[in-house]
Amino acid sequence: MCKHDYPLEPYKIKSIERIQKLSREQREKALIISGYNVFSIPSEKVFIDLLTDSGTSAMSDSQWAGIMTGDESYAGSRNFYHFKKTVQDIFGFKHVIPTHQGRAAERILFEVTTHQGDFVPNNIHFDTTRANLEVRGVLCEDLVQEKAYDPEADILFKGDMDINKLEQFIDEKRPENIPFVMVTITNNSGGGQPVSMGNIKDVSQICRKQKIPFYIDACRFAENAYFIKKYESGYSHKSIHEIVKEMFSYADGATMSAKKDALVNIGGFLAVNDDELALKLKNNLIISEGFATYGGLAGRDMEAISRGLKEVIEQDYLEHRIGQVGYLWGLLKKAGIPLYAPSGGHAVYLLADQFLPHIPRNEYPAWSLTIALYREGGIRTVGIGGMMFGKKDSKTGQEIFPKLELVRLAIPRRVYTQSHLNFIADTVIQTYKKRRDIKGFRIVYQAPYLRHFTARMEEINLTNS
Ligand code: P61
Repeated sequence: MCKHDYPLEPYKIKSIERIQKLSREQREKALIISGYNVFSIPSEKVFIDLLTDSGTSAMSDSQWAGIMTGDESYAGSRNFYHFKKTVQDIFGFKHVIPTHQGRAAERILFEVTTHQGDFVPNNIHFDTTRANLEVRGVLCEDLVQEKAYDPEADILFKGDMDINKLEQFIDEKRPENIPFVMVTITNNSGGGQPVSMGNIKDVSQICRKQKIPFYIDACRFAENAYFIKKYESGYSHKSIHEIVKEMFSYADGATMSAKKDALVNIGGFLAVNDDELALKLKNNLIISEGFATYGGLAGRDMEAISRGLKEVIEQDYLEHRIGQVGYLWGLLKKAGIPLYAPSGGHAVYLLADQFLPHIPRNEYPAWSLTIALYREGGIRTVGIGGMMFGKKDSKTGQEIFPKLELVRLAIPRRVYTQSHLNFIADTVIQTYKKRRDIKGFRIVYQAPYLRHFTARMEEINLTNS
């Protein structure tokens, strides 16, 4: 690391995609047309796209070659068998059910295992997990350790669940009303922070004692394993593969969005050990996603996932990947930008409420900051805060906001270079210098679930407030 800012790319670039920065006026026009919602801006009008690390990875030559070996038979595609074997080898689960993406895996699992009035704890439920449970009348509880809500607490494994809180919760709600416990690795809604092996083991022990199934939301499993290898005692000599195997040996199953740590543009899966449950899940899958040997995927997609899963657990890939995120985090920290600490797995998270202390929570500071970053440099990010998780209190009608108001700069895998990262840092720093001119927003339209995707917003000027 002495001569370089972060570990070198263990790959070279064979194919490129043209990007260009629009003029300030063009960006302003795009914002107006979008209803001030970055999800509604065409990607060609975005210069650097940090909206998500989901489905945005650059695939390898081996993955592209795999695409050409796609067996598109309706039943029993050879790519399914490769996919199944790969998932079994890496994660250790018996049954593997392909789905078109992570939320389909969630929906199928939740439809089969939950009932109205059940309770499901997680470290922090990601928004699709929460939405897929709440739509069924399930009550979601976030039981991450309290320190996760202190953005400046620079501690390791901030994604860990609070074990005392979990025990109390099970005691209070009773095990029979808790269809399963879930842990999200890494904790996407809490700074992309990893969960330690010790914590996974503790959660598992409690669940086994209480006979409650334990599932892992595995989207960023390899990044989580890298942190365990680097920072948890007893793991430095183990391979990422061994660590992954151990992590999942404590769970009864996993939901996975392959769009993250399988390095592909589409796909997901559900994996479980229980034979009876697997049968029910497959029956549900067939109603909406497709036959059990393809889910919602083409044979070629399953091939790309199998190859991606093997690439993502390579040590040098992960060193570079986590190093890139840490590099951007370090540039911003040095410039005094308020950041969620420490640097996490897949993204840098800005503390929007500290960045824009003059904007009250009911004017959505994270939203304002996403608009300001697009205005300044054509950079697209996502707010993970009040617009994503805010809720009306059924008694008072007042909006209740989540504890964290973050803007996530998600880094797509194998996509951007060091000069892109430098440009991103410069844009954030410039925006910070102009922060006092940034205004709040009010909602003009919102959908009942996952409202941030389609909301239309209005900027609050003194003249229209
Ligand atoms: C993301 F703005 N994440 O982080 P699917 N669990 C977890 C995820 O991170 C996740 C899913 C399940 C996305 C995409 C995204 O409001 C948003 O394959 C920990 O996307 O269905 C997805 O996996 C679901 C971005 C999702 C959003 C919802 O960017």
